[in-house]
Amino acid sequence: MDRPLGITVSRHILDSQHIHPQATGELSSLLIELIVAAKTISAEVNMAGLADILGMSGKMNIQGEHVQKLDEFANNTIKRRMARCGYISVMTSEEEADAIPVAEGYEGKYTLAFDPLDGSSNIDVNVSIGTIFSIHRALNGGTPGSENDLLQKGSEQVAAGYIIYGSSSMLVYSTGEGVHGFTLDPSVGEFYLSHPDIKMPHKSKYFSVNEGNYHYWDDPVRNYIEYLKETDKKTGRPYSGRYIGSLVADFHRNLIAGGIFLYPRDNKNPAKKTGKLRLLYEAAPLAFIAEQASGRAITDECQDILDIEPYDLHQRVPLIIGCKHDVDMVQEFLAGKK
Ligand code: AHM
Ligand code: MG
Repeated sequence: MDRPLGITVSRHILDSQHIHPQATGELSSLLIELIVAAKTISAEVNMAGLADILGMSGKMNIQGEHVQKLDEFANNTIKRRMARCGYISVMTSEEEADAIPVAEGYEGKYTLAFDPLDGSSNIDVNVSIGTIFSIHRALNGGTPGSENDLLQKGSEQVAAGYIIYGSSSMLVYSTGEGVHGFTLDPSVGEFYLSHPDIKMPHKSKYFSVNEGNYHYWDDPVRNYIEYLKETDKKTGRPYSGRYIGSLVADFHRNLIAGGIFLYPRDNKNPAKKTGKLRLLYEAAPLAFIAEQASGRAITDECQDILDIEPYDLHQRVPLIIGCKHDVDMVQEFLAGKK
């Protein structure tokens, strides 16, 4: 029997490009290159459980190379591919302290911020992990970019998304015209459109937070979480807690099923006083996706994540992200109105 003819992600990207007659195709090509890197990482992640077995004799794989840590592999895969794609002028990665230059002569008009393998501490326990990316226009496209090109607000993103490596691998991206999800068919190595024009439910039933930090939060955050545990008059039930501890996986569930995720500042841990999650390659791209899907993302001081002016490549930010109704409600608590 013939297989159904799915819409591949490349087809979808190229079709979306045709909506903009002035488009040069560079953003489309950049995304398609990035997706090749994601497929490479997906294949490697699927082998993770076997890596130790294959690499038992002194951590060598079957090609006789040293087995790399997966997050290092993911970082190198994206970095090497994107440095020579011709569409990027500079990059930043969670794995590297400094801005990453591209190969000489390959400077393009965009910048790329990425978390190569978010939630990588979960690899050993087979929990979903993911790659998050954020793309801006470079300040002086076609020339070598610098940190300044990367320190742009989330609202200036031209595209953002993530790839989740889970029970199946999925790509979710937006170029500012809605959010679209694609599922990888590993038998042909193609991402096919599976979730067109994703919208978050207006109100959710789930909350995701590391409640172990309860005593470290400010009162408004604690009060909000207590409120969620009360019986809702309409549903007759409290909110249900769902926390994986892998941001992409927690966000993805909330995007599809509805939910609110919180990682507030931690007032007893100086290292987490500004939150744990990173602005440029965790909070801002997911905020872009959330807003495109009718959700919202704010800090615990009620600032819109997309409006934050970055000052450091790796700055952290308290993150509250999810369905609009729920984020609006947290805001009431934070503003002392509840
Ligand atoms: P990582 O980028 O080092 O993987 O850390 C980020 C991860 C997120 O995926 C997740 O939301 C968060 O850390 C979980 O933190 P905690 O274990 O403190 O709940
Ligand atoms: Mg991360």
